[in-house]
Amino acid sequence: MITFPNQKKSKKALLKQAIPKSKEFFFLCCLLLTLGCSSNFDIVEERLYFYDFESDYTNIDSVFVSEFNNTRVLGPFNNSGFSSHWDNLPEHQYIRLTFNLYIHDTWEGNSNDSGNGLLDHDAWMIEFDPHLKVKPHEKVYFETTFSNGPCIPGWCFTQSYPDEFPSNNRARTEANPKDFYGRCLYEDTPTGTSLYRVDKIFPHNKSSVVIAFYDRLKQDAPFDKLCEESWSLDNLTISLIKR
Ligand SMILES: [Ca+2]
Ligand SMILES: [Ca+2]
Repeated sequence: MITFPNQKKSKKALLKQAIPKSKEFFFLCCLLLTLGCSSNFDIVEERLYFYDFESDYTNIDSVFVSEFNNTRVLGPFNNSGFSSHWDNLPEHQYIRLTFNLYIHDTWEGNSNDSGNGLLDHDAWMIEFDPHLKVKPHEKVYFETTFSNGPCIPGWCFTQSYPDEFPSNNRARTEANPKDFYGRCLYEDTPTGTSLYRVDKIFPHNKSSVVIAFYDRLKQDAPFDKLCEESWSLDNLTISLIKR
């Protein structure tokens, strides 16, 4: 059991990490209100599982493993992904996810500029319990976009991350300062892969959960899809938060 060592810092972190979606925002407001009114309030964070994806793929569906940055990662994925499923969870009100997300090659972020007038962003999603039939406003998910594209004044392939789609942020906003070579199409480009340390908290209180990570990448160029753009994921920690 882990208790946040710094209550003040934890509140700030919660505010920054939480998902500004209306349905989640309600839960977040309740949490922050309670935090602000209680001087002896304990938030307990318990690690459910940590994956480094070197050899242990417990409760992972669709295991697809490769090597990148001298470590094993899940992926690469293009118009696919994976999920982690858990039953018999102890009491909790939130689930926290932290992981390294590698964005490989030509991601265009909010728009692929295909000129067809259609929504054609490079979407990346986390979705909770996608198998459950619930009303749209009850669905817990986070949809965003990433961009490895150029970003100069007047010509920028913007991305939504760290916010939800649609939001306008510069390409590579909040990416790790150190870039990596691309995985395939940009394998000779030292900035061809960007790395994000994602840290998000979602409202969840059921005793079982399926957490899905997937994309809906859009492409016009006549390259192999997995070579043109893809993503992979490593060092995933799933934690339960109880208040
Ligand atoms: Ca690894
Ligand atoms: Ca694209």
